[in-house]
Amino acid sequence: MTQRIDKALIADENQKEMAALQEDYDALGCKLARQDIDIEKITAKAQEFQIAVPSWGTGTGGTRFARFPGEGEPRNIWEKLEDSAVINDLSQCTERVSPHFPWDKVSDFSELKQTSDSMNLKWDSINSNTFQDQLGQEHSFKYGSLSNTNPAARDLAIQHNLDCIEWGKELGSKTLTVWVGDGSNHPGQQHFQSAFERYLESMKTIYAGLPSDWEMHIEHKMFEPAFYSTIIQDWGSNILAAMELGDQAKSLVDLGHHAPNVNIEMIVSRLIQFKKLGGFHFNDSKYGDDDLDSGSLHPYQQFLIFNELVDAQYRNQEGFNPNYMLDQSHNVTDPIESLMNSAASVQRSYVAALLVNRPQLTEYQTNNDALMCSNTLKNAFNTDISPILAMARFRKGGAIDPIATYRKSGYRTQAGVERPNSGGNGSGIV
Ligand code: RM4
Ligand code: MN
Ligand code: MN
Repeated sequence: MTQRIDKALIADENQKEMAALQEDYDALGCKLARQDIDIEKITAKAQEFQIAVPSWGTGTGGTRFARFPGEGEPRNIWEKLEDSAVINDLSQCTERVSPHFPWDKVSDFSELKQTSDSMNLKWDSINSNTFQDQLGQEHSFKYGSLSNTNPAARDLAIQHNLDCIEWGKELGSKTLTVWVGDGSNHPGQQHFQSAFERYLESMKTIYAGLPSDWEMHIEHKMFEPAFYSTIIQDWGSNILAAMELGDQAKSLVDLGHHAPNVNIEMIVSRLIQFKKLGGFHFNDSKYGDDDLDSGSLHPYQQFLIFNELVDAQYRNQEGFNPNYMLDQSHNVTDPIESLMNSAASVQRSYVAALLVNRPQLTEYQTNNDALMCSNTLKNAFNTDISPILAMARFRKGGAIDPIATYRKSGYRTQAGVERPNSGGNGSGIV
């Protein structure tokens, strides 16, 4: 097993940073006090913030063309857990890991649970995978899974999702996330309505197998692997399916699954309004499902999404309890570094959204003062809340500077020795 980051190293590194952090924190505290904001209340909220890490994000991703394996990348779920533990030890806001089955399937789930417990990690949403065939699979998903024209293929896909629920129960998860690659590549290839009917029928069978305290999250995606139409193409099809299924079915928003320039924050608001916001897959994108690091391109969009989320929290919106998760693919960076950076970036958006003066914004909105509405949001967004994030990590035993501390630890080099390259350099999304 790869050695975790030594607590003494975290303490040593923090020691070097502490004086400067305290100065910056105090200065920010004064600035916020002038706006009647108590920095301690905001830091307490930052400490409560949690975002799950995708198990598949700890490995090096690839594209349709190739994959360049990273040094010491995890070869199985046990090693993915080790990396996730490192991320959480340093970041202190990622105590949950979201598994993907059958990629992460093991023969003994109680052993897996014991291992995660020993690392202070919990399990997030279970992601089912019916977008590829497994070795020796009797009926192919080449032409779809839950919406396949072949009932036997549909049954296989349904059964896999029901299995996912069983495995999830053993891990203590409470959510099943369903994303399917079903769709078509040619106009006319598929009868839109019949295909959606088949999908809904399959989903109803899965929904019937959902424990009463679970949720099912439906994830829409505009294209890929189907390039002409997908069965759950957009949030419209998504919410329709969720409404058709029942209260335990909700919609999941993956930021990269929309056309460029789509107003995602408004989609979020609509889903909140109708109690259908299940959760998020955070990432950033320039062209499509790029799965880039959260906040690396559109930090303002990410902030505007959190503006809606914090607004719902502020108004005690009924049925509001979305799940936050990262869904990224890291091709050219160390995935551990990208995931730590991304978790902090999403946390940053949340904290900045807490600074919005909401009574003031409502007043400006009522008076149609568009410029001051915008400035109210920008004022919060432009406040550098870095000291709050660093202090929140420090107070929870994490690193003031997670990347620097991680690099200092030599964890990746050591992983490289203990996890020789598997030679898997074929193409593939993850
Ligand atoms: C998809 C989608 C799903 C994820 C797979 C790996 O594009 O985002 O959430 O499970 O990729
Ligand atoms: Mn996703
Ligand atoms: Mn995706």
